Amino acid sequence: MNKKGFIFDLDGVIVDTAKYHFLAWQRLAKSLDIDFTEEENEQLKGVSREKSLEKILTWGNKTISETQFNELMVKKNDEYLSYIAEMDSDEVLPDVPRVLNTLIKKQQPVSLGSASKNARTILERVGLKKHFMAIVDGNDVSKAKPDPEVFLIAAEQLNVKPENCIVFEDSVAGVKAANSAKMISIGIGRKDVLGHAKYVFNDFTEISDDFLNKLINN
Ligand code: B16
Ligand code: MG
Repeated sequence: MNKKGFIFDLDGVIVDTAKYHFLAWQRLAKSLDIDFTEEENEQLKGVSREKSLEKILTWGNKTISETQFNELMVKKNDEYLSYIAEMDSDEVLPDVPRVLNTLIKKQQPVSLGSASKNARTILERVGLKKHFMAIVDGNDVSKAKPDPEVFLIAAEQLNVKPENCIVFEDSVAGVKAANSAKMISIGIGRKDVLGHAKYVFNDFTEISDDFLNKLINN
């Protein structure tokens, strides 16, 4: 049987935590008198906590001390943690369990490839941790997306060559990372934002078992 490596991003692909990141960043930015749009928020998706704060400060033309920077990162994460503490399996995005189960039934190696340092907590909360053969997250990488490191480590852990891996991503940075890892990138979201992905779907309800079979057998 053919074996491909299937790598899932977390925020915005498996669960809609992107909205919680947005809320927490927006609140923090407001406290600094910085406003940013939903369009600008696209640039924060898939990007590490540290890089996200750097971007927000640049948009607001603000310079702060290192101590303040670290305090703000903690503040943002505390608010984010308060949102995810309320999460349960209802927040898994439509058809994600079907796709995961189909791949597992077909004995395809499945990994997580997320920039989030909270990834394991979230997977546990929504009851999906056991589905993953490998979990690579923000604690395991030194270079954030769009660097391909997170996906290359996932491929290595699955013992599958990068060119035989398929990545599901909702972010501009993540699709770039998958492409530079020479993996097949599948954008989950808007075509006008994720046009650089090999395929784009609005969500997993549009991904048929037939399409998954083609990915496995190609
Ligand atoms: P944390 P993903 C990314 O997760 C998010 O898209 C991004 O908005 C966030 O800043 C980053 O994780 C770091 O998250 O603050 O929880 O460590 O989309 O790569 O699963
Ligand atoms: Mg994401």
